[in-house]
Amino acid sequence: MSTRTVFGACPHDCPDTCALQVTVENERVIKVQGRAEHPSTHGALCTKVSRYAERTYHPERVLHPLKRVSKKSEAPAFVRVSWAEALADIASRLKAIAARDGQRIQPYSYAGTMGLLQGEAMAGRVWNALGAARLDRTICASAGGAGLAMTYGHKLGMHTRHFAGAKLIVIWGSNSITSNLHFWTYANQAKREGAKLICIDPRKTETADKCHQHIAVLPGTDGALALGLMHELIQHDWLDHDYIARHVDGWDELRAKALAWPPERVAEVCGITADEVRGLARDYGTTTPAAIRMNYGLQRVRGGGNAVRLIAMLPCLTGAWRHPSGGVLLSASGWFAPFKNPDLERPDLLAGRTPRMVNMSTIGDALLQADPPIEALVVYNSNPVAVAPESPKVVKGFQREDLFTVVLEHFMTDTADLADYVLPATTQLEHLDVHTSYGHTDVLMNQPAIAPLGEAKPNTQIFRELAAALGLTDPCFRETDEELAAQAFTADIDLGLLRTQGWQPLPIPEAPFAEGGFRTPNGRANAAGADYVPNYESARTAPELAARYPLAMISPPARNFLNSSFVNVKSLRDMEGEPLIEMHADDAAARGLADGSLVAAFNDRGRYVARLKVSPRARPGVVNGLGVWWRKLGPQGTNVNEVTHQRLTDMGEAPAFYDCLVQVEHA
Ligand SMILES: Nc1nc2c(c(=O)[nH]1)N[C@H]1C(S)=C(S)[C@@H](COP(=O)(O)OP(=O)(O)OC[C@H]3O[C@@H](n4cnc5c(=O)[nH]c(N)nc54)[C@H](O)[C@@H]3O)O[C@H]1N2
Ligand SMILES: Nc1nc2c(c(=O)[nH]1)N[C@H]1C(S)=C(S)[C@@H](COP(=O)(O)OP(=O)(O)OC[C@H]3O[C@@H](n4cnc5c(=O)[nH]c(N)nc54)[C@H](O)[C@@H]3O)O[C@H]1N2
Ligand code: SF4
Ligand SMILES: [Mo]
Repeated sequence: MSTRTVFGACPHDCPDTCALQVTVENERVIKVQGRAEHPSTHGALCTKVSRYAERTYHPERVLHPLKRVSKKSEAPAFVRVSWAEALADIASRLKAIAARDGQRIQPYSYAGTMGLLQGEAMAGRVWNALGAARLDRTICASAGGAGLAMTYGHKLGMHTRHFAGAKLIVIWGSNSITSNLHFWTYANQAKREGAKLICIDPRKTETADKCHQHIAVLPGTDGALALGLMHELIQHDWLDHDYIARHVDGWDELRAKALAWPPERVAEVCGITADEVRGLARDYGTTTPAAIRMNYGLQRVRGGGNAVRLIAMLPCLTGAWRHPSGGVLLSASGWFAPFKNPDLERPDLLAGRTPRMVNMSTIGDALLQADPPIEALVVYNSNPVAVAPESPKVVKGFQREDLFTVVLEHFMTDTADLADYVLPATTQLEHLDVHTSYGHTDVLMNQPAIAPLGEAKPNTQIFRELAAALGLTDPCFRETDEELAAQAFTADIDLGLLRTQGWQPLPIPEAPFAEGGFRTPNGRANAAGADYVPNYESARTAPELAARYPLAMISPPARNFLNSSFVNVKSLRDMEGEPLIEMHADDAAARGLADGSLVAAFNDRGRYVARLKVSPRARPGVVNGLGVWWRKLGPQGTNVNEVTHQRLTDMGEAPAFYDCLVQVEHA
């Protein structure tokens, strides 16, 4: 019997980017564990990825190229074809389109794997050579990212590990136990050492349960709450005037705005009490060090970018940044920027062309209305039919008979079901990759543990072979994954160390903004222009709509899924049960709805049927449709995106998934 251990990295779209230790016995993976030596992983993985082998060896893995033989509007039917046949046909279709107008070819990808190689390294080269349309990758974080960049100059924040030393931790728009487990470990350590933990979230999450206090704001009102906190910081003079004078621009303007937000006004807008505002301000203004863990939950509303801007100003006003355990973390991804090779995807292959940019978050409208039309769509590392907003339009777009769709996947997802070709991709256990993170600041390498299953190939290899079939001759299309890895970073990253140790930390100061030094042009944090922007859909901003659809619906992640990944892993799906809509007892009683019954959440866009869970996790006026289920596994073949819309956020052109009014009735 031969046993070996291989070092890897978790590929999923999660801030933790854990270091993996994979045990292989007789060429089969028998265990996936967290590496004990890696500081933030400290030997623990979430339940999902502990079962990664179950995903790789899943009996429903797509292991051969498949070609569609049914109409797009009919039940999906595919036949097995050879790689040669599939690639020749795909190349000839794409070539014919490119000969007329390359930008009618639309790549669509996101963070199914966060690896730099299996992401865009080779794919991006093919798109650049063809002059294909570009994709604005906005679906997750671009509102908050834009807000943070406008305020600090880049997506930068405090070290996750330093939360352990904070005396106050505000967990704002994050269900950390679900979505950021390794941050939670540090927060819990701080809690044991006497820190106070406060959770700000419309939903009473597992994380809220474990905090000292939960403030259940209405969705999309965080900007108003931040202004209210500033009001109190000013009134009580809990301000660090020296820090503000030296490191903040635009404070006079913001100060004037904040003074218009006394606690009573904030309370009314946020659906909380004035005492909650005052108490939070007192805790924040008088505790040192105070740390804020913001997460992306709060920026999936119209005013998401501005909300992030306002919250990011708080540690600048109190001078919390002076301490390593003070400040705020939304994303750490900007720390990696100076270490990445900006030419990995070979932008020179565009040869001066600037193809159109299509926003992934409005793919429904783009497929139905873009002019010139999208003629071909190549999807990898994403499941847009399930995850993009307003699925009735997304589905209609994907069902166009004149659209040629290729999907690189592990499984027959809702998106793969609507493909012309499905190409089998390898999982993280079967390919090489290199990773950055948006939670910590280590670079990681993932070594392949086993050979590809069946006829699966890494995305890089599929795009390499597609390039050859397209007749693309630049030598860059023949570079191996090892060669791509060697080009991914600047010389500061030591590939040898990544191979032997598995990770390399970036040199980031312990208290990065203790002396200012933000990445804005003048080094000062920028408050100018930040303001509260209310939701598109709320009783205040759309009273006529709210009269028909009085409930705000949010659709945060389920603990045992990662976006729509893992929904088909039975042991995990069994833990989640079935698609649920959580509702407060008062709202259920007002509608005569019984716990456990099938209900429909609906609005003018669509109708989503799920099981009702009457639960204290929902606050009055807000229902929680936990996501993101596969449509085809829902009771009526839909998921929560049936009711979300395609209107974009104030900054970053992102979707406003959690800015959504519905009514709920018996199904
Ligand atoms: N298990 C698991 N882990 C995940 C994911 C997953 O699907 N499952 N998703 C991954 C991805 S893609 C990302 S982007 C990250 C971060 O993913 P996020 O989507 O930020 O996930 P959460 O940490 O669950 O934070 C969302 C929280 O914000 C709350 N929320 C909703 N609207 C508002 C609001 O208006 N204001 C406030 N204050 N709170 C609001 C929700 O109730 C929820 O508890 O997590 C990653 N980790
Ligand atoms: N209503 C609602 N909708 C949401 C959200 C929400 O909170 N509410 N969250 C949004 C957020 S934050 C995000 S980030 C998006 C995420 O949306 P997506 O990026 O689409 O994420 P997943 O749904 O996990 O789909 C990733 C797919 O990539 C595939 N994949 C993984 N690794 C590989 C690989 O190596 N090669 C290939 N070819 N495929 C691979 C997986 O099998 C999976 O089907 O969803 C968004 N949608
Ligand atoms: S999904 Fe997140 S917590 Fe789970 S193993 Fe991957 S990086 Fe770690
Ligand atoms: Mo995300």
